[in-house]
Amino acid sequence: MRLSLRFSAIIAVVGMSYLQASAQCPNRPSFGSIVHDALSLESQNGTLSAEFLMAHSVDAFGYTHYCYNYKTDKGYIEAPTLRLNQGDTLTLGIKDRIQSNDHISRPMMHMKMPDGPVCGDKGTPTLQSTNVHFHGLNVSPNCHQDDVLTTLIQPDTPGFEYNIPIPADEPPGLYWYHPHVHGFTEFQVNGGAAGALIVEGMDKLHPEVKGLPERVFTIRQQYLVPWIPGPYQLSINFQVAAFPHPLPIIQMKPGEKQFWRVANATIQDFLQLQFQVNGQAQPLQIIALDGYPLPQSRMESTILIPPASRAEFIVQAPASGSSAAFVTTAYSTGPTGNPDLAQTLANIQLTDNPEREVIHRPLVAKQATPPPKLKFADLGTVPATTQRKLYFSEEFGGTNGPIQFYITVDGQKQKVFEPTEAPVITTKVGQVEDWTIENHALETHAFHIHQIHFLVLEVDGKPVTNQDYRDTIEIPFWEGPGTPYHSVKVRMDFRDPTIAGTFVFHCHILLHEDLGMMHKILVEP
Ligand SMILES: [Cu+2]
Repeated sequence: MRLSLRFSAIIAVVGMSYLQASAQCPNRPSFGSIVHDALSLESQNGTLSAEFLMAHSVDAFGYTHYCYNYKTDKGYIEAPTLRLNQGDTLTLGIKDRIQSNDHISRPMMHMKMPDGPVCGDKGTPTLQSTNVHFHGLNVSPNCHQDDVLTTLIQPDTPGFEYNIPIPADEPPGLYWYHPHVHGFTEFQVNGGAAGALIVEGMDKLHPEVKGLPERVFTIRQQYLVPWIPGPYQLSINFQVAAFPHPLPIIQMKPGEKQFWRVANATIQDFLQLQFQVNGQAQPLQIIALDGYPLPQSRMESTILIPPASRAEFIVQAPASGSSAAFVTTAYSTGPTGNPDLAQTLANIQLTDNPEREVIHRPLVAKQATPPPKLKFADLGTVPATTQRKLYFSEEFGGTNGPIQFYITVDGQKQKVFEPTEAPVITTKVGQVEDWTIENHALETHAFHIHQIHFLVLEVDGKPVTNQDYRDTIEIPFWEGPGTPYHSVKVRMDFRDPTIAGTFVFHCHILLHEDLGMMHKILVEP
């Protein structure tokens, strides 16, 4: 897999874009309109059952959309928010309806499936194939659950059903779902195939959010041509936030507190979120990160979330007469990274009569239950059984040569991910491991592991002030000869037999993952 091969494939896709007038995906909101939350689908009697059709179309500006279509009595809408309680079951049917007569139907990259049994449809993975990763959920990596290695859903087949028990001790919080077919993930997420998933119960752990209007904001990013930056474009709940177009509008009552749940569903952007009033960043009360409630909320005026991370926080609108905006500030990803530009995501409109129907009902615990026990909660006091070191690196193949992206277990040979490869790490249920992950590249990377949250112990060799549970974390770029590598030390918890099996860890800059900055880990039962 080389960039040149991807490039010709992409040109074929884009060249075709203008000829395909089909509109399989719903229209997206117009510039400068009021930001609405996605439709919420809530579990009933312990089960949430839904069916999505994965579709694809090209808009009037030539952007390729991929969408999780959900049928309502008013027509199809895309990417609903899935809401479940601890202990519920998610039954999600996926039908791949990416049109087979599209030009992109032929395989563009020669991807393979791993040896051994496959889950779902047979055949070669292509840009038309899909599957779903439930990012952050601490669930099984096996077939019909959160398996991305062997699950393939092919176009125009009867479809595939996920059946996922949400653990009784799953942390309440914001998760998200997106496709994860190796080699094609960035294309589909770039097109918008991503949605929020919420495990309810945050108000039981954080009574501060009780009664507050709740907003769910999914920040996506769309390039005209995946992996070539530009035009730089972030969107908030599918409404494009791109100057000089009119900006998205978030309505709040003057002085009102709201509970915001923000998912970074971009393909590569490190968001540095701020809520600015008259140009000044305001304190935000952080309640949870990556879907894991903080033991105590804390105040920060800037929240950095790498691609795939989530932040949940309380924000207070200013008094009337002030101007306020929800922004992301500029973030450098290093000499070989793409710059993440400052951008206003939405202007705040202060009004005594907001369109309340766009806001989810205030959080109220259904019954007075004690705060739920949380997975991993004692991890800070459990000694590690194994220490490991891993590192990110990049290699340049000379002028116009391919850039190779690696994540390597220290002592092993650098290699790009192959679906047929053996796991590079084997461990056992019951183990608790400390991993130090360094970045040897001149570009910031975002480390993510499937199936578990990890506890952040150290950054650059120093104990952190706040030991947060995360599923994705940034590791800043190497500043060059004479400077140390940046690193994080995290504690991995493999005690729960639920997560036994083979799964992956990778960089969540999705181009990097598609190009092989990923490997498998086997947790033996
Ligand atoms: Cu990366």
